[in-house]
Amino acid sequence: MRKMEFGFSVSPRDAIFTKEPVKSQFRVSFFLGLVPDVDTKTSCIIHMFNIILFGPPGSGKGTQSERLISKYGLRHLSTGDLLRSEIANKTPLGMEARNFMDKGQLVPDEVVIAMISSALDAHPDARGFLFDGFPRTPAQADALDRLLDLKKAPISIMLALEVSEEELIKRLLKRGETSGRSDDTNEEVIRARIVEYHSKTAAVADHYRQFNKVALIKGEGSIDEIFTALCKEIDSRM
Ligand code: B4P
Repeated sequence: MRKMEFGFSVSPRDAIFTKEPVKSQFRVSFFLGLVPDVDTKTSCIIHMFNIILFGPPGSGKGTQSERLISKYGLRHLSTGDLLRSEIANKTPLGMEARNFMDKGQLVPDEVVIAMISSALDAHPDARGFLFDGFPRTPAQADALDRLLDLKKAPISIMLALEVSEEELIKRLLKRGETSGRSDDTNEEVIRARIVEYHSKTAAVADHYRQFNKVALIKGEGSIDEIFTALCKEIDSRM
């Protein structure tokens, strides 16, 4: 299993900027706390906008993510895609993850948290992130909040797609006909993923609800209609 790496610092350009020109910013050091850092060059404003796209398996997170990142210029972080890439490259992490994914179970928290931590580090210039399929447990949500605290760029909104169970199963079985994804071809595995969602993942929405960050979106209808509803919520919070 990969070791978690939490020791990193955030450069001044990643910090949240206000709408006013600023003379100084803060450099964030994980071990030392906030360190004043003078940066007289920056007078323009960047506001990081971080979105969680949430919902049960097959609710359309991957489908809508592609459109959202292109419209809003966000960096797409999909733990499902990252895990599938590890599997395709036959890495030890991928081999370990596959055992869980093939059974419809969640991959252990420490594995996905370490992956997201590295992915955040790899994109220090991002204007914002779209988290697709992450966090999927309250422990993952806590870890994400801590990582984003370091960037002074908390989650702006959680968009939660709502889709009936019959529709989820229908969509995933259909995708399984062509995707080659082993977790999409067997109805028993699909049902196990939905059970995992209700028992471990649904509570993540409660975590963000307490900060009034959750917007429920009807995830049935045409892809265009759902995209329009998602954009409306985002635009209202930008
Ligand atoms: P993911 O890759 O995250 O994917 P998903 O939940 O299966 O589906 P998604 O909601 O993205 O569906 P999509 O848009 O593609 O997870 C796979 C596995 O990885 C998990 O089971 C778990 O084992 C592991 N994993 C991932 N992240 C993890 C984490 N953080 N912690 C632990 N384990 C983790 O849509 C599905 C289908 O519906 C597509 O075919 C699409 O074309 C269709 N569709 C979409 N919108 C539609 C619409 N409006 N109408 C009709 N069809 C639609």
